[in-house]
Amino acid sequence: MKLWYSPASPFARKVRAVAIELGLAERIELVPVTVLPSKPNVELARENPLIKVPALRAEDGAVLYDSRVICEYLSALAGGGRLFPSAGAARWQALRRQALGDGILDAGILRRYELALRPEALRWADWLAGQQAKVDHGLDAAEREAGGWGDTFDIGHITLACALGWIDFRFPDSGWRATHPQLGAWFARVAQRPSLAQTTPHA
Ligand SMILES: N[C@@H](CCC(=O)N[C@@H](CS)C(=O)NCC(=O)O)C(=O)O
Repeated sequence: MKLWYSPASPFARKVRAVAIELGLAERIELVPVTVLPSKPNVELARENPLIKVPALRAEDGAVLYDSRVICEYLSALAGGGRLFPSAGAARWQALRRQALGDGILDAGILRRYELALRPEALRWADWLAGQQAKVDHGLDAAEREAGGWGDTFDIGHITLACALGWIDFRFPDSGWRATHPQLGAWFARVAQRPSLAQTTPHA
């Protein structure tokens, strides 16, 4: 299999962490690509029409995107049931947590693009604040439940860990730990797992 990724991408990190957790990492060739919404990558566009990472060439040759689809594919390839609980409340909670982590990232990344790519004179303060509100409310929701997670580690936890790692990487002064102590303690613990330790984001 072949994974188009960027070492800074939290969504690609999700996929890499899932592959490590499931013992599939050795079967995946990593292909680094540069992605910028202001400069579409022509080679990547041939694989993923949305021109985003991650994209995975699966074992049957088909290219899969986005991270949710790829993670579930890898889970099925490994026999299923571990990172994606197969049924019942555990499944819906895991998927909801994945949506929470993805949503924090979607808003955070839109904010990052606005700050890093859009010319300063064209930035829209209310829009930036609106995205930040989604990040903040998302972190507050995770904080309320983090104390009850114990040692469970499913796709939702992986996604939230990737979101927190990305906030640390792109917004190192955000101070989220001070206002979210349970989440901070949980993240300090899970960040030691090889799947997360080996995929720390870098530019
Ligand atoms: N929902 C997608 C989001 C992927 C995504 O936003 N990837 C970013 C990098 S973190 C990207 O490729 N951005 C390039 C662009 O928006 O043009 C997923 O889960 O894979």
